[in-house]
Amino acid sequence: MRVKRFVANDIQTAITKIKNEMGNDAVILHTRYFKEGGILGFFKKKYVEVTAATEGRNNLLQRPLKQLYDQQNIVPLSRVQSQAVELPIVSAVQKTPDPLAVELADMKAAITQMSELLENNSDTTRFPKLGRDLLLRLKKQEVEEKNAERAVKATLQQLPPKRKPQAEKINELLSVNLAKPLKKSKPIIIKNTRMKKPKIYAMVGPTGVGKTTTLAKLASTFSVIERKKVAFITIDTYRIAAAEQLKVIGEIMGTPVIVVYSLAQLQESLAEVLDNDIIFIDTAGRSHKNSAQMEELKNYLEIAGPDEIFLALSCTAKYSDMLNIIAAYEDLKISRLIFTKLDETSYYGAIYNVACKSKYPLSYFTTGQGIPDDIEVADPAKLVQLLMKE
Ligand SMILES: Nc1nc2c(ncn2[C@@H]2O[C@H](COP(=O)(O)OP(=O)(O)O)[C@@H](O)[C@H]2O)c(=O)[nH]1
Ligand SMILES: [Mg+2]
Repeated sequence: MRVKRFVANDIQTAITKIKNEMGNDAVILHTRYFKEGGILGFFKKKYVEVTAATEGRNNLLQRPLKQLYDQQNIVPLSRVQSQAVELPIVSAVQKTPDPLAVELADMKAAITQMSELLENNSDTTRFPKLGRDLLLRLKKQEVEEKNAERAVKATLQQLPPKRKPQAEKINELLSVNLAKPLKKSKPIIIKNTRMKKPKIYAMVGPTGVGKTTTLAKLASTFSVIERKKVAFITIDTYRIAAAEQLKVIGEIMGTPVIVVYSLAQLQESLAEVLDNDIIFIDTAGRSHKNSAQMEELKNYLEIAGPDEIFLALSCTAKYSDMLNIIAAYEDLKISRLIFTKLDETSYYGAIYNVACKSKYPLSYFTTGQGIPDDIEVADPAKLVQLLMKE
């Protein structure tokens, strides 16, 4: 049997040395970490000492060998540093306990230790177990792979090395990293000082997403709670605006909703409501795939000249549909996004993906049919919180 002791900077290097010199059959008998060198006791360097053996496995005796190594360990390490020291061969006949099993267990432990070291390595491109778990969690929320990987990678790099991280710490870091690419929310802000002319906000988007309901929530919030003078105009060239719905909105605001059916009527109506603080303009749903309808809407919006155009997207739509809708409405010079019907989904990845990808800031989330309560400012922290829900 051959026994050798190897000293190296780390366990991987030691094992590579052992493999090169003693072959794949070599077994590890003993490992020990120690510090050496430095000046006046400072700046000591850490080394690992690994004792390995080959051949004669059957009768290998753990105890005498161990004693021998322990004696050897007393030898000043400067003599053995980075050089393998040949130890005398020991032979004996004692049989129990089965040393092979002990060796195998040791080797297994060393391999586990090595793979753990590799997993904790800062090279996270391969995503160790924790990273894979986090990615899976975000994938279940339908977060796009590239967004998820960016957040998870940053999280793994920020986690304290070696120590097993606590779930709380992981969640905290992941939340911060998910929030990073999100733009600040842009809700409507009306100054308290009297403005020369009213602020005009228009709402566009596919049919049934909740445009009218959302505008009703905003109109009633600003008129009833913020005490602003609010006018509500509906552009309804298709005569489909629900009379009952408009009547309710008018009653909440205390002023009737103006319905216009032509460009000229819009111009006239706008001139009549110039003494208000805010003018909300609702549009009837159109198919974004119908270019004639989109062109018509564009003409109306040009006359209205709104300060902001909100595009309403329903959270129940698919991510790829959302992207198509945004692209189709781009030409109308939309400036902000509203996500409706958050209460009807449990998957928030699509909103997150759009928020990351789109150049438009988010303004509001709507969370139910209630007017005016079911609306909130689209806070990025809230979105991250929804994504992190398990
Ligand atoms: N669950 C839920 N329903 C909503 C929400 N917003 C609007 N709705 C409902 O969606 C339906 C269509 O809304 P509406 O405002 O008429 O959509 P529009 O065609 O885009 O104007 C109505 O039944 C609304 O009550 C919301 O945030 N959550
Ligand atoms: Mg409507």
